[in-house]
Amino acid sequence: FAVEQDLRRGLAAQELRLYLQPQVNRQGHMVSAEALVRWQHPDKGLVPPGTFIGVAEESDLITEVGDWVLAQVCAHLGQLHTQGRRLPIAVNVSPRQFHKADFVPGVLHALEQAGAQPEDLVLEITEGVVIEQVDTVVRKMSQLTQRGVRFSIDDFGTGYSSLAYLKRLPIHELKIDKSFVQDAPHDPSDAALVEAILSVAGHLRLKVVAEGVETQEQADFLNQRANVIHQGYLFGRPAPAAEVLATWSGTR
Ligand code: G
Ligand code: G
Ligand code: MN
Ligand code: NA
Repeated sequence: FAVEQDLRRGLAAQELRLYLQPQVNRQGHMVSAEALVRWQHPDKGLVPPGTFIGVAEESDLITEVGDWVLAQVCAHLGQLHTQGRRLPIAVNVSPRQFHKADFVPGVLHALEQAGAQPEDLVLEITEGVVIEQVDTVVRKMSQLTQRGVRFSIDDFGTGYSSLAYLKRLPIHELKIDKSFVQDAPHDPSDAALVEAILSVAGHLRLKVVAEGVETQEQADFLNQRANVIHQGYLFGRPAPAAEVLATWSGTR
């Protein structure tokens, strides 16, 4: 319970920080970004989410973290919109957060409150969200996509779900997990998996974001096979949101 209590305190003390990681097109221009939360801890320094998102997910704290991230992202989207600039931002949604009864109205409220365009918000869900209650999941997703919000499947290929669910869900994007991306140029199995994902995405007309692109060789491997958006250290590490947005020219 120590981390949980400390996180509760940290939330109240406004210690969470919004980081963004660029998502770039073939030409290397940032066309969107992923929001990644960090915790600026008074003793431990900058804490990555891997160590506290899991803890938050086990309690209701994930709702508070999720609401905070969503509000921050919507505030940036609203501000960009008033400046006539547009940069879609992807937000990670945990299973517990998605399955809350008021998830849909909560997202719509956050957008309205900030004057953000629903088309600029991408919600990343994992296959874990979809395993249970598929009808409910489809209904909730549709309520948001009807308003313009878009959905992406994160860590695609690492979960347990079947390909059949892809046809039922109103999604617009797949994110290839970094474990496949990183080994694809040298490991024939990973290369085959990446190619299979690109093929499925092509046939279903889904956008593809490749995660964890660290080398030019990995980027080339992908570019030779499809029109893929890249996210990885080769193009930009996660950095404070204000910094990423300030250095972005906004033209593409
Ligand atoms: O940024 P980093 O590489 O350390 O992220 C580690 C994990 O934390 C990733 O799986 C990412 O999806 C998750 N994560 C980062 N930010 C958020 C967030 O705002 N909400 C949720 N639910 N998960 C997040
Ligand atoms: O939400 P998701 O699990 O997709 O989070 C993406 C994670 O991948 C974050 O923890 C982010 O910091 C990390 N990441 C982003 N780019 C790279 C990369 O090029 N290499 C590695 N190893 N990790 C990355
Ligand atoms: Mn993600
Ligand atoms: Na991922």
